[in-house]
Amino acid sequence: MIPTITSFEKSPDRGQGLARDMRVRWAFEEVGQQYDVRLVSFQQMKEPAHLDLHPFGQIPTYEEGDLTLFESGAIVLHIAQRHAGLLPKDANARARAISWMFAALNTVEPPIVEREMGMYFDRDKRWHQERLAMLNDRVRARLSELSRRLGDNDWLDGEFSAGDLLMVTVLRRLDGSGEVEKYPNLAAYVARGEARPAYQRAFADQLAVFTAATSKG
Ligand code: GTB
Repeated sequence: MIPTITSFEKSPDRGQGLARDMRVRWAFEEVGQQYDVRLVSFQQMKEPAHLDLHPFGQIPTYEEGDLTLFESGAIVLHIAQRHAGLLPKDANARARAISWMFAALNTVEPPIVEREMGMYFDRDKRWHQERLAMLNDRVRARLSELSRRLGDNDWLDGEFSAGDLLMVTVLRRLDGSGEVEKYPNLAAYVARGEARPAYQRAFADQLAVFTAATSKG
């Protein structure tokens, strides 16, 4: 049975692969699993049919037979556990790769998202600049720590894993900020992820959705 995921009908990032369906698409491509995509509008995400799948009315979701999942990290973990290619076979290495998945989502992504939200929603507040400085410091602290740990390695712990897949998508949310580029090894790490054929296919597929939606008007 081919799984179905949900994705934005018209992504606010204009198809730059920053929405969280990108990480799920990339995981499917890495393991060679076909999938279908159901596009949803912002309105549909808040309607009962979608809320049955996702309690918070968001994308992505995953449906396969009688299994429904939400949370991009849980979906990527499910794919990685069901197919070879995203988690090492050795039990300890597998556990470490899963630690990196959590690190990407629980330790590195939150300050990045907080900074992004601050920039979008608090621009007109009198305390914006002061808070932004604090949010930038938090992001920079995580990048510096991650850069130190990555060092000269290609990936975070041995072979490419679901931990790298999530970390690269998280770091991509800083695209355009110039922050990742301050750490040449992190910039090269993101570029290595983006150069993977599976990433390229996933990116092209989600961009095609945006291009089609834009040409319809
Ligand atoms: N923790 C959840 C997960 O990992 O799956 C978070 C899911 C989530 O934030 N989904 C967002 C969503 O559905 C899309 S990805 N938002 C609609 C809503 O909450 O009503 C976040 C996102 C959106 C847009 C951009 N962008 O345009 O750059 C980047 C990231």
